[in-house]
Amino acid sequence: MKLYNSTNSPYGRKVRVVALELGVQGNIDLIDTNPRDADTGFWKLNPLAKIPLLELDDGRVIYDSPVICEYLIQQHGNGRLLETTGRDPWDIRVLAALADGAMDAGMLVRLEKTRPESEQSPTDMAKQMATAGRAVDRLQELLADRDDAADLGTIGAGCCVAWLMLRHPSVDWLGARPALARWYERFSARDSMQRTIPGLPLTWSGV
Ligand SMILES: N[C@@H](CCC(=O)N[C@@H](CS)C(=O)NCC(=O)O)C(=O)O
Repeated sequence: MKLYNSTNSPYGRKVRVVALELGVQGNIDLIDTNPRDADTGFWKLNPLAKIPLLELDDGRVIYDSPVICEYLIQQHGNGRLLETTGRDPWDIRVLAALADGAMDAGMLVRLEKTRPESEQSPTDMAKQMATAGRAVDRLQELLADRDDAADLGTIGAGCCVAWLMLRHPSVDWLGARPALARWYERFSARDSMQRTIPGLPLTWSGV
C-alpha cells in the first residue's frame, strides 16, 4: 500500500500512528505529497486535493483519515485500537471525531491567515478558535484520568494537541489545562508518537 502524506499533517500523523501501533507499517510506503500541486497527478487520486490518502495494492483509494484508520484497524489490525480495547468503540469514535473537529477548526483559521488581510474575517477566526478551545476543554474532561493507552480516540487527541501547539503557538493550550498536559506528556512518550513528531523525516523510524 502507499500512504500519501506529509510530515506536518495532523490527519496524516494520526494514520501513521495507527499503522505503527498496529505494526502494519512494513506494508505501507510513505509518499511525501503536496496536495496543492496540480502537476503531481494527486488530484486524480483524490479530487478533494487532501492528504492523507491510502492507495491499496489493487489501485483502490481510501480517504479521508477516519476512513483510512478504520480500514487499517479492520483489515489489518483485528479490531485493535477500537473493538478490542475494552472501551466502548462508539466513545472511542466520538473522541476521535472531537479531535478531528478541533483540528478542522484550527485548520480553517490557518487557511484564513494565508489570505490577504483585507479578505480575512477576524470574527470567523475568533469563532473557530473558540470552537477549538471548547473541544480541547472536552478532551481534558475525557482524558484527565487516562493512562498512556493507545486507541483510535487517544491517537487523534494526541495528534490534535501536538498540531494545535505547533500551528497556533500564541495559545497556551496546555498551560490552562494541567490534567490534559499530564495526559499528553504520558501519551506523547509512546514510541509511535516519538517517531512521527512534525518536522521529522517522513519515514517510519522518523530519522
Ligand atoms: N477530513 C480530512 C482532512 C484532511 C486535510 O485537511 N488535510 C490537509 C493537510 S493537513 C490538506 O490536505 N489540505 C489541503 C490544502 O490545504 O490545500 C481528513 O481527515 O483526512
